[in-house]
Amino acid sequence: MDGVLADTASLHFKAWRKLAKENFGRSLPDELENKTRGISRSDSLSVILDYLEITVSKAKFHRLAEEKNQIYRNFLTDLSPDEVLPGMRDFITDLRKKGILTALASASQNGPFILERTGLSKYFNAIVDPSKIEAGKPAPDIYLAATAALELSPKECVGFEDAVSGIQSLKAAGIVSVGIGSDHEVGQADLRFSSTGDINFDDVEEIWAEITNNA
Ligand code: GL1
Repeated sequence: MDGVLADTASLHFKAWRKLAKENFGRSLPDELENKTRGISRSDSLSVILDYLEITVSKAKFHRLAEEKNQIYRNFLTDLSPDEVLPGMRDFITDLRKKGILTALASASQNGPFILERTGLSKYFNAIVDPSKIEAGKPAPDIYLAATAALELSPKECVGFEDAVSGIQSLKAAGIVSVGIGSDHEVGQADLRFSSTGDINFDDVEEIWAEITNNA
């Protein structure tokens, strides 16, 4: 979702930066953005604390995670359908017209809120609740839960991701992966588009058929 459907990925990192600055007076380097992208709130916080070489109690960890969410939610006060990334509303509308089922497999616990505010909820057959998933991305669990919710096998599905962790999760689940972003970010994907506006259904179908027929 973040960075695929809605233009919210950079807001997450902006919130992490604010949290680190306000609590520890420290700046986070750009390269941490890629390392935290697409992974759960607690996993992201662990990556950041490791980088800062700071150890905190369980209670403080919980408070920091909650504070980051408050900062992030404040950034979302004006969230509207304008934040849907280029081409994505048309793309999902087209999928639905073709009778293709759709599920949201985001690590974000703010998924339902964001879909609601951007007017995208109605396009989804299933939304996986990440709080019910034991192992987050890059583990396959969240994508396997999505395929199960749609009553499909992983082979019948295609996943869209803007994060390394997400591509790894798709691969581990045996789902054809489409990456959105630079080669550095999602170069491991089965198919890559530089941005959402470039996504082309025919290319996606072709790579899915090619991989599935050879499997
Ligand atoms: C969590 C993390 C974010 C980001 C998303 C996945 O979101 O906190 O930094 O990695 O997962 O895109 P949230 O805090 O909304 O549950």
